[in-house]
Amino acid sequence: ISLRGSSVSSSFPSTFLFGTASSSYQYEGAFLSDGKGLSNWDVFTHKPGTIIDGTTGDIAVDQYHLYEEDLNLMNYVGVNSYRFSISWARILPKGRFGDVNWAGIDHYKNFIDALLHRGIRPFVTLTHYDIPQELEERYGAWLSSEVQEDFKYYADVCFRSFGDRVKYWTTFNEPNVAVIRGYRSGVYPPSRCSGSFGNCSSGDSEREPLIAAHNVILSHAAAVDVYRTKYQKIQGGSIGIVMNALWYEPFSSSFEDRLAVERAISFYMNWFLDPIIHGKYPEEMREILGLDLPVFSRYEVEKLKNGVDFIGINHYTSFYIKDCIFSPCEPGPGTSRTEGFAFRTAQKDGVFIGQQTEVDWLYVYPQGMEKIVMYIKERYNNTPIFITENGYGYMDNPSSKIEELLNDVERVDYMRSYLNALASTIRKGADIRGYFAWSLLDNFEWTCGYTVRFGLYHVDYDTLSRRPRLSAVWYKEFIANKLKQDFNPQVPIDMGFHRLP
Ligand code: GBH
Repeated sequence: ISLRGSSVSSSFPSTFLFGTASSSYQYEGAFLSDGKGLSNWDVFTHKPGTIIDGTTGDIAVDQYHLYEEDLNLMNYVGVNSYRFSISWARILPKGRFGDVNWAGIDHYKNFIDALLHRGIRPFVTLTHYDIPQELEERYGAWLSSEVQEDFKYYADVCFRSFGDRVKYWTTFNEPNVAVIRGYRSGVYPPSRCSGSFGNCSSGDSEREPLIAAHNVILSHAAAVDVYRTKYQKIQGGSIGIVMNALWYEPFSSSFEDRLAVERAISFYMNWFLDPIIHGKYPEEMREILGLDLPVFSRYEVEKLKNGVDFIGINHYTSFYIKDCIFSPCEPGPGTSRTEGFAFRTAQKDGVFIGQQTEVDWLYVYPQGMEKIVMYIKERYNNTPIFITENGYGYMDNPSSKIEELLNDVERVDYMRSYLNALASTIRKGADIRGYFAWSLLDNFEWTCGYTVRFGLYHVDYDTLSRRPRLSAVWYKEFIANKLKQDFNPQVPIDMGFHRLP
């Protein structure tokens, strides 16, 4: 049952998952169909001024209705897995305070059956940022310990309804991003922040992210407990959590900057993974945050022992980190106490850490993939890892000709170099179980609306028609070649460009 222990060399071709990733709010649309309740993102995007192009995910790419077509695309690319999330508000429109929406259950049952029918394994996230708005209104969602009861109930419904067919579960997508943006900078719902962090009327950027994270961690533990005690033995699946993981290089080789790199990683990623895997918050966080950091009761520490079967990592890019404890910094990204006094920048002496892209936070630094994976392997005792997202974005450019829009050579270069770096970690003994490209289709990119395009397929938002980019064809060739090869960790894998048909 547990994924732990079996060796990487055994069966790369048959068990390695190659897929694409997506999420309910970014893909489904159908925001009021068949009894779905309102989510926090439905409410947020309908407020003027929240999304840069004024759009919403009301329709998105309408995968709710068009999934048969998307399954054809997946079969064309040849993926053996699809990562998607369930919309909590579609299953439980009022959380645990109302009925189960059977039409929502039916929808996902049909979708999952259709995936399996085509030999594509579902890799399911319970929460990818979107939650029933009801939970916000009743008790302030992640700020209240009540949310643990709701998440546990929701997870139970999902395991019971879909667990006979779903063998890969993750509780949360990037809870670090969700709580930082929801409660520190306030740019995601519930838009809470204070002080120099953002521009909100209510909230406490110093403390609320810590409280929200604490409730996320305990909600995760509660869901894993339900899975372990009621379902895992019978259903035989596995369960994990997905973190956004950046890699950081020290700004200089000084001891201070190298310590600051450790703090940056701890205050961003280990913040959640340490409690879940080691039962306590990272040392650096306890030292710096003191009494502001919530504590786990003895009973809670027991629950945390359920841990995870695997770690999911969304990795896209890397930054430099400069220490702000020994030599104080001007206020800027990462410099606050709640971020570990570690200034984050993409530039050193006017040179970027890697090739710049059209997306302001994305730099091409494939070494970061290798380094973050090896870091996680060491810190978490070789827990199996899935790369649950990795991808390259372009800014929407309505004046470009379609041929240009489909010729995403930079994305192909990016994917090739990051997959190469990943292969190198496997040769060094990292237990990598799968890779999911973000994303199959262009989709709703949160506060950037439809202005940023991450798809292997281009979406025309007037007609919703999907067209393959070069990267779709390249990934198809890549997968076809990998899945044919017997994997031998001693022999370097040829991750070179495969000539297009
Ligand atoms: C993922 O994270 C999401 O899971 C997915 O839904 C989304 O569509 C995809 O990436 C592509 O963006 O500039 O300091 O904030 C998205 C959120 C954005 C969080 C970039 C980390 C980089 C560091 N990520 N951000 S910073």
